[in-house]
Amino acid sequence: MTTQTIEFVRPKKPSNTPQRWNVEDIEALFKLPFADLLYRAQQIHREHFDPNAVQLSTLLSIKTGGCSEDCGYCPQSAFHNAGVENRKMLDLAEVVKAAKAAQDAGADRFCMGAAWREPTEEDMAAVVEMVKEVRALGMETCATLGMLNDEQTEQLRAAGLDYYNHNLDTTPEFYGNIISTRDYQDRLDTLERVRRAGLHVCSGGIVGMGENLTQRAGLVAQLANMNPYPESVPINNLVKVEGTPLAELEDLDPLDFVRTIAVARITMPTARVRLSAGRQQMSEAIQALCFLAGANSIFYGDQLLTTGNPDVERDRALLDKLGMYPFAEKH
Ligand code: SAM
Ligand code: DTB
Ligand code: SF4
Repeated sequence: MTTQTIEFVRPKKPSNTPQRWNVEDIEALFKLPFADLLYRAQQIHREHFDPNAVQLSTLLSIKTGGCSEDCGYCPQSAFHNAGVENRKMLDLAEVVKAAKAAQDAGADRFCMGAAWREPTEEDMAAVVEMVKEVRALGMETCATLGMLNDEQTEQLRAAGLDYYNHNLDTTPEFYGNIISTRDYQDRLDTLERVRRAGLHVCSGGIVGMGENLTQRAGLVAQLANMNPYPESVPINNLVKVEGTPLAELEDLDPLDFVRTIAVARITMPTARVRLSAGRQQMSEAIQALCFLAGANSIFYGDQLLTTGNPDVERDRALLDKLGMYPFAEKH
């Protein structure tokens, strides 16, 4: 029975100014027969992107561990004992070296992440230099530093930062189960400041944290209803790290992860939907389904922030096997 699909065919929008989605409509997308959902997502994907091109973004943790927030999933929180060694901020030279290596390996975006609730003035001065130097290499720059005020977003804009990553992580109704040290509204406020400063927004979330389907749909609704919605949408599968409160959760059914990618693609047609954390634990077949569902970006390089990611050779081999190629090499 495939007639359900018809209800969800929506008029093509020229840009990422979205229509409003309600949670029920998004939940209904999640419940479509798998093939109908993927077909719809693939159609939308092909309207807006080369379906075989994938964007490669390399992460670097510029400041690791000892974070004052209590995010239940995160090995870097000082509230948990995940065995992450606290390290002071990397030097400019170390960051530039890592960015050059990432560029040589074929990455086109370099994302600098820090385990901060928010950066201090001193932190900002160092990050601004990093952004300038990485940009000078000809790479797209991204940073994820926690909450920002207006002055800080302006500093990053002036330094030439292209994207700012700040995730909503989950739906407002489930958020309190995961984080207590800052509010959902704090996240929305930071994203609003980032947008107002003229930076591109990278915002997504994590699935597999014990949320139910309505709550998963609620996360997608929050993202898709931003006006405009984020240019980059990382969908992370929870990486369960021993010592964090979420370590013992049951695994999400991998097909439900694929569905989340498809629903993100349908509701945010022009966004780069990133198949993000959790790839190391995922089979190649599931990754291939994620690409079919409309994922067109990955984290590239053998390390995320503190946990592992498939190595470059393995990813290149997978892309070759699928007849896919890095976006930057073809466009
Ligand atoms: N401290 C900053 C913040 O929270 O905004 C920036 C770095 S923080 C590690 C960036 C994002 O990584 C989080 O918002 C979360 O979505 C993701 N993340 C952290 N730990 C994760 C895990 N174990 N599994 C999946 N995603 C995770
Ligand atoms: C995002 O959405 N995922 C990345 C990035 N943005 C900063 C981080 C994933 C972290 C996974 C756990 C770790 O390696 O510490
Ligand atoms: Fe800190 Fe970010 Fe980890 Fe939360 S997700 S504990 S803010 S590093």
